Amino acid sequence: MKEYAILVSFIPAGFSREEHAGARPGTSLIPALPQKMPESKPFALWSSEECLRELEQLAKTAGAQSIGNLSIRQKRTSPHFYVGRGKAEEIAALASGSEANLIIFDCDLSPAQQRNLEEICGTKVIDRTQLILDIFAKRARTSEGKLQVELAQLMYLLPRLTGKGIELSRLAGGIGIRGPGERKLEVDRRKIRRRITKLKEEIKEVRKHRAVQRKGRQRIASIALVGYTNSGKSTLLNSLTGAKIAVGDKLFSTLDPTARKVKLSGNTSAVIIDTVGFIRELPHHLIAAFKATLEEVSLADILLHIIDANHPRRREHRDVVLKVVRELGAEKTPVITVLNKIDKLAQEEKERLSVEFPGCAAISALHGEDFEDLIALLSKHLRGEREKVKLRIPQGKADIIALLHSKGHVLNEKYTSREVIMDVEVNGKLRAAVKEFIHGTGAMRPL
Ligand SMILES: Nc1nc2c(ncn2[C@@H]2O[C@H](COP(=O)(O)OP(=O)(O)OP(=O)(O)O)[C@@H](O)[C@H]2O)c(=O)[nH]1
Ligand SMILES: [Mg+2]
Repeated sequence: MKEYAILVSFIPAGFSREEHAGARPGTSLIPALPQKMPESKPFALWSSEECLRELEQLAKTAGAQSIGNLSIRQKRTSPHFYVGRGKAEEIAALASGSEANLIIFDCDLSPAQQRNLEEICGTKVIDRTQLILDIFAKRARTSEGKLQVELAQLMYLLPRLTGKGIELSRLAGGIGIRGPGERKLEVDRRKIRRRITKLKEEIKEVRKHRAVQRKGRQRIASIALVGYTNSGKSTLLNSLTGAKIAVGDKLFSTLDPTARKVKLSGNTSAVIIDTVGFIRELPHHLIAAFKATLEEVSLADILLHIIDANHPRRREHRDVVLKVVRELGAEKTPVITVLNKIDKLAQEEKERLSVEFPGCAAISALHGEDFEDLIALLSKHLRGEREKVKLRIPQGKADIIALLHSKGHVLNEKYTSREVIMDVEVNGKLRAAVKEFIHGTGAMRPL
């Protein structure tokens, strides 16, 4: 059944009403950026038009055709409809006056909000999480990917299995209750619970298997590719190693991790791992379910962060990725930032990039251009070139002091009443692990 969707997005906080005056459906107003970046919510800087464009792309990837949209300024959310009653009625009127059989909200809805909205609109309502889960369900190829997606979907559906909402969805079928590989998802509570338990056990097994694989390649350094979806991670892995991973100008082309060996300069080799791309507000159900896959990220020696330099929101993409990296507990892993798709940039834009992202390698993964800098940077890093740093460590942090003694080369150590002041030679990994205590360096590497 073809799905015709109305998209409901929200005007991000951080924009004034004036900046959005005229942000009606169909207009392409992109307001100037506010000067200050809110740290915690980088996407708060996106214009409603950009949020809408991304939602449209997601809807299209899931197979829905967008036939209308609405951008709403939201001061606070209402427990009943998420939006105010007036807005809910407006959405309902928009739906009933069109052939829409699906409404997609660009936010997380509670089970009750979703149910109430379905009731008032008389049509299926899904939120951003359910939409992304659906795309993942369509994309999952390996048995591991399928297990993870199905678990995330069932965990999402379980609290929604009462009342009319799910009945409507069930009747309607389509986006939101499709399982991996077009299999229909179970909608019986008891059976779902049983299936969840089984899936968790199977994922545990997969995780064990993955740990054994990882052990097998332990002596070789691992580099995990991270980046916003569609930034060119798989293209880079293909160019560097001759792998044949499917790439495409769509969101979430890659779901399953792929590892390939690559030879770098000076007899250094490493394994490069490609994995799922990130997106703003990556559903936590997915992060939880994809822990096994994303473990490759948290356990890598280096993260190679690929940024689509041609994207107008490249900085916000970077911030979203770094936020997910933190959520995965990999914030201490060294990150090498790579600006990709520079073949699409004019000369002055390239110059602007070198100011915006100083010291980063800039490449074209597609055309295999300018890999030398990147390879040199990786090789240098993997050879573990050392750097002299000065650290001030509170005396209570015995674990950090012990770590520096075991993994670094301590040149000098002085105890004061509260702190230990140390001069230590560290490699990149150790440097990242102790970076909050560094108070001075020799030569800094551009990481
Ligand atoms: N012009 C240009 N296009 C590129 C470059 N690198 C990748 N692309 C294109 O960007 C699109 C996305 O590339 P992918 O390699 O699939 O991106 P990805 O980061 O793996 O995406 P996901 O797996 O969806 O997270 C494809 O259409 C590529 O052909 C580049 O250097 N230049
Ligand atoms: Mg990919």
